[in-house]
Amino acid sequence: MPIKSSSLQVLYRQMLLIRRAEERLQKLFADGDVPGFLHLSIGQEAVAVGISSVLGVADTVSSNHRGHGHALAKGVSLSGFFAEILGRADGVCRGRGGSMHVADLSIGMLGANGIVGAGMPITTGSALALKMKGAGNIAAVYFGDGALAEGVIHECFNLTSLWSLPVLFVCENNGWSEFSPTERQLATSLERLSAAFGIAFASVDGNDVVAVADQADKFVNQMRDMPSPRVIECQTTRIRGHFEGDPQDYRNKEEMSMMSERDPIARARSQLLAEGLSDVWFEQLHAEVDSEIDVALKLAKGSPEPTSDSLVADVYTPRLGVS
Ligand SMILES: Cc1ncc(C[n+]2csc(CCOP(=O)(O)OP(=O)(O)O)c2C)c(N)n1
Ligand SMILES: [Mg+2]
Repeated sequence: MPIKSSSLQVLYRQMLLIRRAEERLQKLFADGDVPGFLHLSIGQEAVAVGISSVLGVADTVSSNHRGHGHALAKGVSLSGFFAEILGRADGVCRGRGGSMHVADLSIGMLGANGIVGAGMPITTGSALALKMKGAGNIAAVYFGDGALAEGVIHECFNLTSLWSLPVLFVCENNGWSEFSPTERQLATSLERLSAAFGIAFASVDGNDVVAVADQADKFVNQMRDMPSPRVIECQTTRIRGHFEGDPQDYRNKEEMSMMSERDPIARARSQLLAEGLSDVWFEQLHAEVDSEIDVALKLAKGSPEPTSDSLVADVYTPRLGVS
């Protein structure tokens, strides 16, 4: 069913929240307040928001190193998210994971992941569990074009197809794997790779949140009725560098200017303006989102650093019967 204007307002708000949250992180990182690396998903928000718009709490997602948007769109608490990235005790992983390991199993966010392609086998296992439970839930995995050159995609395509597992493979093709263009790494296309394993495939404009949500809705409904894998390739844009601090010498000016034209948030805004929303509506929404972020960041910054006596807590699962 096509997305209605009221739904687009909700999708716009979620994209804006992710954008503004990452812009705050960008500044915190520049000020030296974020331990570790930071890979921002600015420019790619429509993928996370469009996909999550058709998922419920009992559906699972796995993510990659550029996973902030995936986590927030799935419903990770904003203060727990910030606290995690700042390495604080109230983070969703008690500050032990940081940006590349944000996870919250209680809402089906199985985790960001620093190892390229590693979300795919996690999702394959999750989909097997969900299929055995038989409640019609599905598992989605986000990965970049860089993962297309990894062996693990062949294994996961094979097993999910062979066992008819409900995995939604979501490729965020932003044209870059670190500093290398996609065409220098992949001898085929994701469409042909999917076809080789008998998996249904669709390509969408990943910067059009409505197009992503519509395609996800179509595939996920099919998968709930009859478990089997699907692939969505979302053509999108990495507006920032590979990581914060990347000088991006390898990109040219034309590409950079084309990216701002394709900005998913600006596009959704134009659609909403054309449908009659006023500038005042946007101003109010922006203020509301910013104050939500202020509150969450204040909580996160007020959270203590984990203490040294908790250093090995959560490293091993306690053995039954052993105290
Ligand atoms: C198995 C593995 N190989 C290499 C790396 C180093 N690495 C980190 S991110 C990255 C590029 C990933 O590109 P892509 O999957 O397209 O995601 P994007 O950064 O474009 O969002 C690479 C090669 C890694 N983390 N894991
Ligand atoms: Mg990429």
